[in-house]
Amino acid sequence: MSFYKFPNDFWWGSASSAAQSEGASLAEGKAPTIWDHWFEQQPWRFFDGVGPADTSTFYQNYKSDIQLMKQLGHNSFRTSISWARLIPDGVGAVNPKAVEFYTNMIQELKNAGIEPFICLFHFDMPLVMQEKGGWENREVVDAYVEYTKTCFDLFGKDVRYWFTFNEPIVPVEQGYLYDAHYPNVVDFKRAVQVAYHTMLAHAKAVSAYHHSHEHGQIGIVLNLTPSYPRSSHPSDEKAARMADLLFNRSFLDPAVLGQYPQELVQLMADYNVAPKTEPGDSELLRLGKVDMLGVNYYQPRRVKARLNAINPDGPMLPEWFFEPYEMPVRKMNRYRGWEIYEKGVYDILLNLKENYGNIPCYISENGMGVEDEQRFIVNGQVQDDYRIEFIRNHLIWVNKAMTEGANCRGYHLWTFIDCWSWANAYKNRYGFVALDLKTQQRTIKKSGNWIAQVARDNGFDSGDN
Ligand code: BGP
Repeated sequence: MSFYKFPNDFWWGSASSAAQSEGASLAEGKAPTIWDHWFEQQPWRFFDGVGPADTSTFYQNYKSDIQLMKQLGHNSFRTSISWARLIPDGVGAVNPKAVEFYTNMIQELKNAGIEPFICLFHFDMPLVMQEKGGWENREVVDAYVEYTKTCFDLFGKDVRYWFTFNEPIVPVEQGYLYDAHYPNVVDFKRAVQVAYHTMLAHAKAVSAYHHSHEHGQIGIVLNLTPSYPRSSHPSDEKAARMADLLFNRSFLDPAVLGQYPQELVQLMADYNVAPKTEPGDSELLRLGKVDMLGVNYYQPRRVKARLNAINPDGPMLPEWFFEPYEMPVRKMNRYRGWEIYEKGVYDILLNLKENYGNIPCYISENGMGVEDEQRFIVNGQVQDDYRIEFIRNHLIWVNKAMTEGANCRGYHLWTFIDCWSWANAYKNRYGFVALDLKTQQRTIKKSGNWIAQVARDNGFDSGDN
């Protein structure tokens, strides 16, 4: 039996976000985000009509939740700060209650020996900022940078790992291309502008941090989705390259290399969707290179060359350049509709090693959302052997990449406790800890006991389950 050994200082933990876990959504001085607003407008868009006010009460229960994290063997935990809670008007005065909450929460983590990883924006645009045009408006970029500076000033002495954004492509694709998040726009050119301004905001925040708090590190969390062609036919391979360019390199290159891929710049120009820029932007991007990278990995993207002509009168979409491909006999998480392909995490890590200077990185999210987990309860505990298998199989590939030189420093599961998942609300459960929605009672699942052991041993053996 072999033992999959991880370094002694490997980061074991989980990730969450303010909007998905804090609760107290419109209380304690917090202003509405686009999620509060969208829920008010279109509650039917949310699974079972559960909105952002009903998330898992971390705001009230953070102390006992952090004790639970300790029981899970966490030495690190990522969550985010809510801009709308900290600075309710978007710019200007801070909310003292928010300062108190985040200060205490961060301190509580540190007291428990858990390194806080703090993300500054996780899909939760303050409504006042969206009313100004959101990321389409450069004023919002500057407001965001001021907000991040406030965070560095307030919490910088206790936080060593910062992240400017979580999955910045998600608000672009879901909000401006596929009508799945507010503001439900379908417009490629506007999507490009949003993407570009997000990366400018990122770069400016990185520079601001480097100027003020040299002792820590700042990065970004990207959902990297490796693109696999249906076949090695050149047209399928081209389709995969285009998907990679649009969905991965559009954020990965500026974040790590400080510039956009020339091929992407050309493509945007050819289709007349290039963003509005200002002199000096390239230099800003160059200065915005990250110290480290968080990698969220859930599923691969399989594509093939387009078989059907595009409708030139329809809206431009990324799918103009490829078609999704359903590989026969793929392994699926059917609750979420996502393919499970563990080797993808290895391919990402080796790509970072070979093409991105082997930047320090960690798996900042990976996980498996499962519906109706109550059916797996035996003696009061969810027996989520499928989740253990999912994590193990991914960790085996992470381990292999590391033995081949990949610079991976940790693994965080999405998520600590079952949480509110945007429009899917509580449909799929992801946590190491089960949440009873009615009583708010927390119970560690079997996977929680398992990860605690793995974290203690810094690994597991091949027969372990
Ligand atoms: C990631 C997000 C998380 C989380 C997770 C699970 O994209 O960073 O916020 O929600 O996905 O996905 P979902 O909630 O869509 O099931």
